Amino acid sequence: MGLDASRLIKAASGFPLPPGIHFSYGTAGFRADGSILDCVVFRAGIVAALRSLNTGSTIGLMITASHNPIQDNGVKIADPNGDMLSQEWEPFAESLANESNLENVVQVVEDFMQKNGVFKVSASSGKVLLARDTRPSGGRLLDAAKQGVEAIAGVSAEVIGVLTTPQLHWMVRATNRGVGASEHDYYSQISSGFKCIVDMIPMRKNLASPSELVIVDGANGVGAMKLSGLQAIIPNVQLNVRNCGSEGGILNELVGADYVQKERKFPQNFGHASDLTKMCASFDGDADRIVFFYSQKSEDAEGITLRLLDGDKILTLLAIFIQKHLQELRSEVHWLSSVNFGVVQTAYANGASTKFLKENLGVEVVLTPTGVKHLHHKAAQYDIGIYFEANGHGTVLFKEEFFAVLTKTAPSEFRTEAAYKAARLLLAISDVVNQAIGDAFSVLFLVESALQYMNWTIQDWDAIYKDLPSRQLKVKVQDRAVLRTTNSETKVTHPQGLQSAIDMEVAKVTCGRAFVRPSGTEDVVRVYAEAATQDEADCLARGVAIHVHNLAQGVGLPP
Ligand code: G16
Repeated sequence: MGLDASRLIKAASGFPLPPGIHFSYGTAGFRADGSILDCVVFRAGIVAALRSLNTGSTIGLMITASHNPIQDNGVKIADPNGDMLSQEWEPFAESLANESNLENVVQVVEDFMQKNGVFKVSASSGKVLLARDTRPSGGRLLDAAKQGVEAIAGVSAEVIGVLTTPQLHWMVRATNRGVGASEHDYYSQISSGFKCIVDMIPMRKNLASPSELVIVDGANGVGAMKLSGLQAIIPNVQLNVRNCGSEGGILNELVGADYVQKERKFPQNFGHASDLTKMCASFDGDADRIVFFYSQKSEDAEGITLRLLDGDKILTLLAIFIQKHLQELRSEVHWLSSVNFGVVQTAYANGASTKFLKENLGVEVVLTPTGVKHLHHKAAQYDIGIYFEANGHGTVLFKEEFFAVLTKTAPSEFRTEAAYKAARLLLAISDVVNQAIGDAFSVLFLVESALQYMNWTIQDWDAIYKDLPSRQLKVKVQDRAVLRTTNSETKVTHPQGLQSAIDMEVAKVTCGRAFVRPSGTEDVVRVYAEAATQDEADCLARGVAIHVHNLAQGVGLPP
């Protein structure tokens, strides 16, 4: 089977490339102002269609710019397992997105097809599931993506409509596994796993007690809208959702997980005295990230301060919860004694979390560059792997073989009741988590079930370890591509002299650590610093930001 070049050219001619712009395949696909993305999204549709033919599986395409402002948009592609598009395909996606000559578009596609044997290993027909979040440019761009998919003969486009990003990734995975893949199936799976965990709570005292309350910041996005699907069927948790987008709030503006985590500020409509100590959670714009927080009286007792529980705290809680049950299994069932368990973080992980995981839990910790595409693959190498970025993006993965053993072992084969229960609990956890990608809904209910199970409050959870003070800043530079890094982004190799300048700043503070990297979703360089005190962390971040500004052609004033 070959490429229908005239069909492709005809369709592509409706989506001209805007002149003078280079589109980069970033941390999670393409992102830019929504008004200039039609061509890129159309061509991403072509990539998704070819990937479907190449793998003989259903592929997903999501229109979203996640945590970015409302006027931005973007595209993420989900592979057959629901994880991000194979990194081997990124250079092809990028060169296709930037080809200005229509005849050459066909050439780029044909060259890639030949090189990768797209049609050798494929089925003769393919399918792409398409969805979008609530951004105003979403409908138009979804249509462009659909036309891109349909420009490739034999591939059909199924438009699902408005979803969270993790819902689409979950549906792609479920479709390819041949199990129920509807939105209702998604809600049912999370809710049945959650109920199962809660039912196993040891010596549950307050069966008739009012349900737990979680106040959710929906970031004025799709997460707030879709959460009602779960709210209706989950017992024991009462959700109060704010920033739903219906009261005039703007997507990601002064709300959402990225704002709360980076700015350490309450989202709009939070921080009231009546919320004091209550458990709160914040989603990002497409609900693939979540962070938790609560408010407490400031030390001077005059105001209210925010206590943030970020992705590192989530990871640590889940590691404690899972390890407890895994140890039960390992010690009681000899053929499970070698089951391995590890966690994956990035350089943004607070040093206190990594220390706790290694020294207190004895867990293997691996670092990767930023981007779930990197963390996911590392975590998948363990029988149970947990990965989280500090920004709240992460999940738990169960290796297929280990999962099969847990499912198939008869109750009588477990030597003790405790071991059998541990196996059931791990299976229930595997139902609540979204094994395709980080998912704010799954993590919300997994965290809630872990807290209920261990009879912990959010304050107990917060007290596991004390974060080292840290600060993140953004620096605008003329071209962020001039920054190059190595060692999982902990060292910068270009521009010359920047790393030694950072080392000099780090040496000025106690317990200092700092690194810089170009963002793959925004036009900025990110600066991270931590130190023994908040003043020192702030000072270190500022010092490093000034060096970035000086050596990497900063734009405007340094932060
Ligand atoms: C995406 C990626 C995350 C990454 C984040 C920020 O998240 O999926 O893995 O941490 O971008 O990336 P950067 O620092 O390169 O801008 P999201 O939620 O925006 O899709």
